[in-house]
Amino acid sequence: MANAIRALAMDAVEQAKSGHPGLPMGAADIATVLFSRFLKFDPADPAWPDRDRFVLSAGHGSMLLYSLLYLLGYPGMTIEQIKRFRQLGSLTPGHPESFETPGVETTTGPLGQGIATAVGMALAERHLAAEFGGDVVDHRTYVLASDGDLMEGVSQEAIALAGHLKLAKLTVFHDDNGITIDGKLSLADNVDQVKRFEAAGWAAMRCDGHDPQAIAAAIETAQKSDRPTLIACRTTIGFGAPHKAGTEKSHGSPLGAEEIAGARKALGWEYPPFTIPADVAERWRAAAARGVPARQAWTDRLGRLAPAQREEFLRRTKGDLPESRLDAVIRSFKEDLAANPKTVATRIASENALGALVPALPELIGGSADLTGSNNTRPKGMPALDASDYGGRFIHYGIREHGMAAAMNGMALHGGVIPYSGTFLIFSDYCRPSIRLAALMRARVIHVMTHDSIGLGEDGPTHQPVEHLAALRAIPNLLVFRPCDTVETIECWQLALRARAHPSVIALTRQNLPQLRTAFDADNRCAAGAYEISPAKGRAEVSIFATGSEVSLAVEAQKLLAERGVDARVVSIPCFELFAAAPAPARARILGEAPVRIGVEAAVRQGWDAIIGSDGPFVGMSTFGASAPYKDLYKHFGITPEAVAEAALGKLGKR
Ligand SMILES: Cc1ncc(C[n+]2csc(CCOP(=O)(O)OP(=O)(O)O)c2C)c(N)n1
Repeated sequence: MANAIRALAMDAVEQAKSGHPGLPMGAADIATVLFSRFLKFDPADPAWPDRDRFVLSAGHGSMLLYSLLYLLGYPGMTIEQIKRFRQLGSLTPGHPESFETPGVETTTGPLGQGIATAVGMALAERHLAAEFGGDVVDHRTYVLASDGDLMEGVSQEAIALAGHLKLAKLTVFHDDNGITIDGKLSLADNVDQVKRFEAAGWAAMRCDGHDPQAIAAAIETAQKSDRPTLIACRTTIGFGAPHKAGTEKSHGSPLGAEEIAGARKALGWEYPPFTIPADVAERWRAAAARGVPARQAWTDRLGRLAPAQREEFLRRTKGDLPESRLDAVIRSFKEDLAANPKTVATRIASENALGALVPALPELIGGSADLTGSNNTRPKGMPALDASDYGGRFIHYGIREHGMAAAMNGMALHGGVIPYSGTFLIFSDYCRPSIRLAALMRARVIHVMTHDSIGLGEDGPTHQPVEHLAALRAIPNLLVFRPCDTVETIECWQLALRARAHPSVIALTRQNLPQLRTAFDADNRCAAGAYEISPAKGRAEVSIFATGSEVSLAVEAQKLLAERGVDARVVSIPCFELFAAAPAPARARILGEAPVRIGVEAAVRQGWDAIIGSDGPFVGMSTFGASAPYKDLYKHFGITPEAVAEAALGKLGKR
């Protein structure tokens, strides 16, 4: 059965003239034991909520996964797909991509992400089991991680978090082959992984990764553990290849016809390329059939849940929001703001919004990377989620932004929960690879990122984001929100929650901002991405476009211009991406016809030309910030109502 994987991997890579045969050939025995004897799944329903998760963290070994999905009969995974490995539009892209291929749990390729994502999957399982009971939520998460996965820094954040949270149903196989691209692992690394994992609170053991009995015994031990388990499996990369096995030559290129012929001989595999003999195919199909009664029994148990709880479970796993409840909460929140306007920082506005949203949406799981009091992500009464209470809803991620963001991806992919987090916007750099993957995977994760400009003040340039809004806006499919007041803040929250196929960043201030939207408006005005927040009295000569904390500044500039006899309008742009996606006539209406367009944002100009044109004046940052009280900084860097008014007058030739 393992040789079937090896043969498919080397043949597919050969046909594609690119790919990685070494890992699938080396890890075939581990995968065979896991999938044929332990893993709970049913190819007839790849999205079955109570399936075990398998994460191929070393995504370059994708042919391992595709071979398994083919041999197990996953929908659409035909031999034609295997033959079209790495070709446009196939179900078999170079690295495994969730949303492309049924049976692929998460997109992997950037090493370290898979293992860190799996931690979130295992955590979501524990949480949902606490909420809905072990009858309907009782599954395990398995990871195959390579040397590269374990060398990447994010793996340290992930394993420390998993050990701390005692995620006993998480099992990591280390494909301990001692080989990387450059050659022997010892060129660059001597870490004893077993000791390392043990130090992080894991159970850890070594085994021969080519001995099915030893692998099975290790899995059985892991299943009984009260801690997450590492199984370091000693393997030979490219197992079976007569000359290239055990060397980097089998890692990432086709083996070549001669070597493949030699491997066929060594493995006793006498069948032509892409051909699986009937008896082997039959055994794999039998392995797949194991899941049928398990899924049926689960369906029966689900049927025995109280109807309301069953409905709730199904709603949650589908990812539907309780729309009418959510709308009612937001409406009453906005009515209250209209009656009692609030001058607060948007991070406080967000905390207030969460105070309303968290009780209404049980799927919200919050957290912060050790900045809970600064990010305001834990509304009053939200219980902690930890090893003593998986039913809690707020995670202390520790100072682990990257591990946090990856775990959030895992939670979102697992389903049943919507994770949101907190850190400073500046540290989006520390978790950017996971945010990018969330965008690629269409995962609904919500990052609350506070202290969003020089407006944070005294902490200085190390903490003041300047290029981060532009850098985040550059990621396709990511929504970057920057609300200007307390009303926009809850509207942005609503949009982030509704964005089923998008991750979001909500950038929030440390400093207080006036409430600009004082009249009640049932509509979510932020939904268009941009809107006129302060119209001109008559025919506008100037359009001032601003985001977040600079919108109130733009409104001040509008007044200064009025004193000089210049009619201006102010447009708030809480979300560039939604604005870019708006229909052309709506966009044209919002951009308006005023001859002068000015942009104001306490950040770099990059990305603004699409709104103000390449010759439109921009009032913002072009250098790093500085350490001082924030009002001094706004003056120092020339981000003031006066500067905006002057720029407009200059452009109009009225200075
Ligand atoms: C973050 C990241 N850096 C670099 C790479 C490129 N890369 C792909 S595989 C690999 C290392 C291969 O060694 P190992 O992880 O031991 O895999 P094996 O050789 O056993 O297949 C590297 C550097 C990557 N995929 N992700």
